[in-house]
Amino acid sequence: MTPSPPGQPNTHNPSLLAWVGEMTRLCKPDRVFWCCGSEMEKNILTQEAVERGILIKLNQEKLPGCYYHRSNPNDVARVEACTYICSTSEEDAGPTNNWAAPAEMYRKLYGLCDGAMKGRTMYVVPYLMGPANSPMSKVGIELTDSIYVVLNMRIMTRMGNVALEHLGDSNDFNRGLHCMLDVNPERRYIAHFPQDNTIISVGSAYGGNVLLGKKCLALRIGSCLGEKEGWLAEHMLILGVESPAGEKTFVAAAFPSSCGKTNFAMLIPPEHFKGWKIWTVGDDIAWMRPGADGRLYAINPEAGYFGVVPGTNRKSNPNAMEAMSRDTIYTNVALTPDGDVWWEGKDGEPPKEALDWKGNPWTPASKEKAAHPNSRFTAPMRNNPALAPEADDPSGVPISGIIFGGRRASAVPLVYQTFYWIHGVYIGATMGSETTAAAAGTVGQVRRDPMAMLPFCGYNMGDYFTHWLKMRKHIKYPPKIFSVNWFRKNEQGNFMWPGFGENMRVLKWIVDRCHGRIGAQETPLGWVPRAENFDLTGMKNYTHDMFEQVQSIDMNEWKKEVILQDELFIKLYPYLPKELIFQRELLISRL
Ligand code: GTP
Ligand code: SPV
Ligand code: MN
Repeated sequence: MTPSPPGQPNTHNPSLLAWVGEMTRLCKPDRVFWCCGSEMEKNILTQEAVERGILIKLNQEKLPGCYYHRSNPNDVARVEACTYICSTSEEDAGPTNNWAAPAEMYRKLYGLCDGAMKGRTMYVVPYLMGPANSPMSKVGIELTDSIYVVLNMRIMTRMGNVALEHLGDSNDFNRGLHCMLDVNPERRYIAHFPQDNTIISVGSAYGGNVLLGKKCLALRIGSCLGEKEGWLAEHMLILGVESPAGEKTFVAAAFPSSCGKTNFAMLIPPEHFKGWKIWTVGDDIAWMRPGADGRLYAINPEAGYFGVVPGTNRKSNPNAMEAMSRDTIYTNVALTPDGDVWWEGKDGEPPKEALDWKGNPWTPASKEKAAHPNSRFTAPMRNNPALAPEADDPSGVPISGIIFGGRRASAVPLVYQTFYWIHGVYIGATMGSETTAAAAGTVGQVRRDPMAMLPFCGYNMGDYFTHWLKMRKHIKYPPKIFSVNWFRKNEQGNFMWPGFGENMRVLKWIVDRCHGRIGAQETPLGWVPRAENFDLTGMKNYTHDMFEQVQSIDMNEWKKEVILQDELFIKLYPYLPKELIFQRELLISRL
């Protein structure tokens, strides 16, 4: 096909053209612009965004290809209270999701979208989640009136003609409609219709609310498709560990929002681990499916990172710093007079003056934060020096280990291995974590966040556990399942484990356990490292005693922990698989 001029459709797909026509008649934009994904198109749209003040061009000598964006201060994170699963029956959404009857929600949202794009452009954004030519990949089409969304989707997904080619004349695509409206929290809805493979998002212009490929399609709708089609859509990073001998082991890890996925996925091993290398496959989402050889295979459906900025520096995450050094969109950080960006925890001295994330003058003496705690960078995964070549492999990577981890100041040790699959599912299902700035609301409160999926599971959480248990039957060589906690604190309130690059030591133990190379010690929680198998060499001022402290299991704390799990178990009681109830009994008896 000869490419059409900019903005014109490169497809004859009848169902796609019909749906775009229908939505055009609803939203009544002045102009419809079909995105093809070319460099020229990127330049045209970026230029327009700069002219309209949506983006600010950063210092191109320091940050080539980088732009700056401030979102509306009322719109800086995902909003779980406005997120709905509009399945046919309320039971299908389950007790952990907001539900509304689909007909009613369609009526309300189509009402809000009626004429909402008058005087504006509707961008048609075709995007592919997953590598080209992968049987695991899925196509979405997002219609949006936000140029910022288009430019982010361009980084986060394989966007444009590549998606239309993958789709061909098929009707099998996700229909996503996004209208900013007046960015009013009172009229903010992120609504999912799993039975129609449809998403409608209105009233926001930020992050997971509007980059519909990410949490909406890849997780909420994706988890529903996975249950139907026999695979798993998970809030997990994927990384490869290469040993000095060249052995590559892939693991996936679920940590809740802002609990360390990007950092772990880009880990650089400490000096002592000469010859070891970590490869990033993905930093947020994994789609996993049993392969013909009996192993579980994972792809990263995304093509970029929408990463937390504060705390990122040359020491904590050099690969992320490199990734965001060019062709990156910065959202809600601080802006310095020379067109550079600043945030809490960046290397070097703070600037003498800057504009904060709201655009107000800021100095180091200011009480307010310069960057919003949930400020983000959007960077192409190709900028990451540690990007795994397998990130483009249509068949994905074989997963040897699955890791669950929350942000827990107490009780949960640094690392342990669960006894077997069902026990691992129980540990994932009962995971607790402190809330973070990635979602609107109180920060620092422990809540149950099963498998880091509480805000992202598109169906009944009880059925989701059942699906995990059933998956075992289709995986001949199931991954081993582990629990980690980088965030345990001592009585003085300090972290008991240095984290970041040092997490390599935990990973090394996990890899050795996956290959059955080393023994371990049995405890009521699971298998823990023996001192001789856990490498602390080269850690200045970190003693075996300190390691024992961070690994310690306090029976009284754990008896309380089991009771905290009730909050979720009682909520889900009618849907809870009995295996999990039995696991709880077994844990109590071991304690
Ligand atoms: P989302 O993009 O919201 O899904 O977050 P994420 O899970 O990718 O979290 P990310 O890696 O961006 O880390 C979030 C915060 O946790 C940052 O402020 C990090 O500095 C901090 N963090 C990450 N890893 C560690 C660690 O090993 N130890 C400690 N103490 N903090 C960490
Ligand atoms: C998360 O909250 O888990 C994120 C950021 O990864 S967002 O894209 O806003 O969902
Ligand atoms: Mn996330």
